[in-house]
Amino acid sequence: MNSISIEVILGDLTKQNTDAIVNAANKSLLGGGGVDGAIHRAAGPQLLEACKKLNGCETGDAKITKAFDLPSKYVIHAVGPVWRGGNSHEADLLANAYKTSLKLADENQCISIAFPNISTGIYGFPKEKAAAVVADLMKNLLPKLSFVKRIVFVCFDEENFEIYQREFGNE
Ligand code: AR6
Repeated sequence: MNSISIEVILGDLTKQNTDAIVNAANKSLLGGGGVDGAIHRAAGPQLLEACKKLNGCETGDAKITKAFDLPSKYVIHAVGPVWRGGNSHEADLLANAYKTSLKLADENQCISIAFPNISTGIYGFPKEKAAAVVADLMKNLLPKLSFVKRIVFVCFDEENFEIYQREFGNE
């Protein structure tokens, strides 16, 4: 059986020692505010140098770098959609950002990966809707992973924490 554990925690993504952490980045991949800013500060200036070589990233896609001074091995820079009211493929693009991140983690033989609540901060994606997209995706995707055995959803605000606890339980 392919058993994968899903954990939901309230905390700081930059403190996670999972093999990979996922960044909620923008298309430039050159840093920003929110969790992106926190990741770049904690990883140190080498992360920006590595990101400059990636030539940006499309919305719904993701790219991987080393994690430098962070406790994890890799940062997967995922670009979620800006919320524009729900009729601009936001749900599909968000699902794709999570899916590509998990695929990259698996290809790089990561056993554990930690996600922030992509797009639910500065990009304004409604939190309940975003969590439902993620929960739906997990059901379909988990059986297809080979290496990933532990997925941690790191919530930074109480509201997302409560929503994720409801969606995923807290085993
Ligand atoms: N650990 C975990 N989660 C965090 C942390 C942290 N240290 N800091 C914030 N969050 P956001 P977005 C949560 O705004 O909506 C940047 O400027 C936050 O509470 O970081 O995808 C990028 O460069 C929220 O739940 O990302 C882009 O331009 C979640 O992380 C833009 O923001 C995502 O919020 C991306 O916007």
